[in-house]
Amino acid sequence: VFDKNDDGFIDKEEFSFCWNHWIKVIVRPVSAFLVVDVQNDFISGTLNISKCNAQQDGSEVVEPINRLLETVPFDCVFYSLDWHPPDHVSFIDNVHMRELHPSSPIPADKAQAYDTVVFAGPPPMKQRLWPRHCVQDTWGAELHKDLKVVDNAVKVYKGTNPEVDSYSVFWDNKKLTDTSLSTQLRARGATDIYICGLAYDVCVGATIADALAIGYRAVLIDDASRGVDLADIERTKQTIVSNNGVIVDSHQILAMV
Ligand code: VGL
Ligand code: ZN
Repeated sequence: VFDKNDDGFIDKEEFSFCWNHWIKVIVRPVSAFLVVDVQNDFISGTLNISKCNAQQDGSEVVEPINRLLETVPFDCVFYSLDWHPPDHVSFIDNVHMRELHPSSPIPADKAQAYDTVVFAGPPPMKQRLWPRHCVQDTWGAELHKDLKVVDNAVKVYKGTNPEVDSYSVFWDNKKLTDTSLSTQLRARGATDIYICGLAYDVCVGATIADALAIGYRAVLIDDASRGVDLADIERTKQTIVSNNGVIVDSHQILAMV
């Protein structure tokens, strides 16, 4: 019935029809849309990713994200915010506040932003140092002014513990504490998570890795994400695919509606 040309392939409209009229009815996916860290500091503030190796413009995620939010009936929508206290361990200008481990490749007085050091702990903790960014209740931590924030969305704050960084929206980097994300997804019966935002190879990558490890069907929206380092973005994509994640463009999602 659906293979019009009887060539073993069905076309896009046929697939959309199959999906909307019976696959979805049987499978009953519950979708969650997670917009990661679309905050001023990553776009035009202190951790402006356009000044990093990949030279990508973070503001370009706003349009595809808004279009998805206006078009796709996601069952729930989450916005994460990097939300650091002023004494956060990841800030380069705080590096002298804590002792480094003797194994640190760079001593405190030589360390610069984007270097990786090892804090003494115990246990010793590797940490990439960043410019001071997304400090709680500052302009840099606000969501981009043009980003659509839908009613009933849930905001998830991460990186609030001064002693540990948090790239994933699920857990901090030491898995000491989780944010409310897992609980909120479970409460809504979510099965599929659509993830995008900033930065592709840092917080977006860590979040989708955790989503896949938990067992969600996780979909990364490539054109609605921008990153720091081209080689790291490539590695992030490979890791997603080898863990059975899916990478799509936003127009592929829009075409399904
Ligand atoms: C992020 C660096 C430091 C991110 C957060 O949101 O990707 N990157 N903190
Ligand atoms: Zn941060």
